[in-house]
Amino acid sequence: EAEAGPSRGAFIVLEGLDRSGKSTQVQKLVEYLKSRGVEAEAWRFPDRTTAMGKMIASYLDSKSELDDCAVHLLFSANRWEKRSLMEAKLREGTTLIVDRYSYSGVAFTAAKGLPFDWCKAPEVGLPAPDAVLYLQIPPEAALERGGYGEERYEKLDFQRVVASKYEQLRDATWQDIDARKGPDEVQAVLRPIVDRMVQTCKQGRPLSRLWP
Ligand code: Z5A
Ligand code: MG
Repeated sequence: EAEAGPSRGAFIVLEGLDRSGKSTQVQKLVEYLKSRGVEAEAWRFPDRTTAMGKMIASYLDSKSELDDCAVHLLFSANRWEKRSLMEAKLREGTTLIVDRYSYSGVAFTAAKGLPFDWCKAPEVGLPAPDAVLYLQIPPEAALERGGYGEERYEKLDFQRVVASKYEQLRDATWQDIDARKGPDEVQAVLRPIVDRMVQTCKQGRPLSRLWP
């Protein structure tokens, strides 16, 4: 156990296949935390508002083509460009509930066949989340939810490979959450986990770096 550091906000990442319900749960968690007087913000990657984010958005919409390696580095750079703001928010006590992070970055590019270690390399040194909450759902069940199939990666066979790459990223901060239930039931599972981590970070859990 590392020595306690200064009080700070918690860094919580939600991951999972497409349509597993990440964005829905992120919004609900932030509303919940705020209603309890906890300073909290919803973040997401890719952050499509930056210059790099706009290139990524155009690629995802199939409005532009990019080399697989180049787009991987863009996704990673999009996290690096937010790093100092992320760290400042955490230091000032704001809890960040983040929709996708480096795990998506590695899983999606590795699913295209690029070497796993190559995919991880540009993420090394980024702030590591205190918890990765993996919304687990069979790709077939996700397919039945609204809006599937509009973007580049939203194909069943590809999602199956992505799921197998996510499996290889599990570490001590990782928790599987059954995401086949309704939104409120999933939320009820997430809240106590997040509440506990907010407390732990308030008491000075040291922020670590990828990959521990
Ligand atoms: N990508 C990458 O390659 N490299 C990277 O480094 C990063 C990302 C960060 C865009 O991501 C793509 O970028 C993504 C990975 C890649 N590729 N794909 N495919 P994105 O985060 O912008 O993707 P998105 O468009 O937001 O979709 P999503 O994240 O996959 O969906 P979601 O957030 O998991 O689900 P949702 O929006 O909350 O819900 C989806 C629908 O299901 C919606 O109609 C809800 O009302 C419904 N829903 C939600 N929860 C439930 C429950 N519990 N029951 C029933 N229905 C539900
Ligand atoms: Mg989403």
